[in-house]
Amino acid sequence: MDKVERNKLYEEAKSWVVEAGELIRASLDKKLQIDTKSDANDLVTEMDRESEKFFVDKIKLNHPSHKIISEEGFGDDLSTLEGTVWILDPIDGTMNFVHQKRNFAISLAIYQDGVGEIGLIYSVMEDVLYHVKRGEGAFRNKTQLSPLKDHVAIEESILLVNSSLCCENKRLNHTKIQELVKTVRGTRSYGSGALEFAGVADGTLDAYISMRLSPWDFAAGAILIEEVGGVITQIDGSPLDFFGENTSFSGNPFLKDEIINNYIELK
Ligand code: 2AM
Ligand code: CA
Repeated sequence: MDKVERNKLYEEAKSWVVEAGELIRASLDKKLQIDTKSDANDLVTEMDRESEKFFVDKIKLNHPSHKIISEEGFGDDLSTLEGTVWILDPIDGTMNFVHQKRNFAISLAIYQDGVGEIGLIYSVMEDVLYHVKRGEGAFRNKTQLSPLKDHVAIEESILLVNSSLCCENKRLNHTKIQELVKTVRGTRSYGSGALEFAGVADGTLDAYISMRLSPWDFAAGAILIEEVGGVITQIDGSPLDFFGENTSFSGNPFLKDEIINNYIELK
């Protein structure tokens, strides 16, 4: 993808993200219909669907040849990342959206033949936009993010662990995780994968472990993290799978082997 085309897509994507953010903020005054998906805690509202539809209509109208991977079913059913693929989570952190009315984000990425070119994570209520064009720096609003520190002592690190540390056939060894939690300086859990990845990219989190993420949760975050020299893989170190559910480790590369080798054990 050449730079002129990429800049154009970036400006367009950014304006749609800001517009969708306005629609979502306006919806907070309304009574929303709330449904569940894979389980009782996997929530979806009419606003998740409306926000997704807003993006899908814009993308299809302006770029009929582009493809879309998205959470709520208005995108395409893809089995490859060939061509230009938009990867969208219209509201990441729906439980926060419903219960807290804050701490949720829109996550939008554009991949070209499998390479992440543009990533946008918009923290809707804070009005903070994380954005990246691969190779041109990662930003939090107008401030460029620094490269991640080249050394972090595990005892001085902040670890984010997702509250669901188990999922069906994949369970972490909780004793090992307890040891890890005791070893690090502090733990956090935000409830929005996209904002958690943004936290890794801006250095407020040193490592993040999650057991159940889909491509729309990590597609933009992965570009941000890699831009500042961070790593993002599955928790056994294998590459992320854009066509299934993923475990994930992301963070400072210095901590990756230390955490994966000493504290991650799947039962
Ligand atoms: P979502 O809000 O878009 O569903 C919450 O811990 C984080 O995990 C959110 O980013 C949430 O995304 C994501 N997540 C992925 N799969 C989930 C599931 N089955 N149930 C709840 N949250 C899920
Ligand atoms: Ca979502």
